[in-house]
Amino acid sequence: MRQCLVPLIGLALMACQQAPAPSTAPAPAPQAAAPADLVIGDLRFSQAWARATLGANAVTAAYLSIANAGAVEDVLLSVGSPAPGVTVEMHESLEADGVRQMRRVPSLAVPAGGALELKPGGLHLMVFGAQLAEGAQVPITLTFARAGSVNLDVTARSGTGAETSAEADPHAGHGSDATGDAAHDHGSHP
Ligand SMILES: [Cu+2]
Repeated sequence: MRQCLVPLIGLALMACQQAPAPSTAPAPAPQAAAPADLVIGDLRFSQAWARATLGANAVTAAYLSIANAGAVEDVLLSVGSPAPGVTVEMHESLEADGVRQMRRVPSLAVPAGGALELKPGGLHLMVFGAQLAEGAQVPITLTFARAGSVNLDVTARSGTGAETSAEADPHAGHGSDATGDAAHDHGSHP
């Protein structure tokens, strides 16, 4: 797995997973295999996925778990994408006055010996400008104070049932009529 640590650009979770596959075994269909964890220094990235978009919608959320095996906290300082026209923000979902909303957060801590969990209904990455059919991938770059920049190719899948939450619907928290806060109004985002 050590070779997975070096070529960060374009490195996909899937690429790490396929490397050690024995040549005698039939290769599983890539889209059917669960992506292996990606380990960068003390950080382990797992369970990354993005919610597939519907129709012309190009706003969605991405989720993952970032565990920190080290003795020192790391901090996710910025997020972005090398894909043209795609921007990414760190968001948190919250409920105020019975209305689910989201707001942008400037950074997120990855506690020492703990994990930063980005999941539906809580902290998440908001992805703007990407239409993602199920199985499509969007590259996301995470920049940490200590671990540096990490590139992930996040695969889209449809979220159902318990995974349904505010960020599934761009009109629930990001619409022009939902937050009333121009700074957080993504309804007119290109
Ligand atoms: Cu959001």
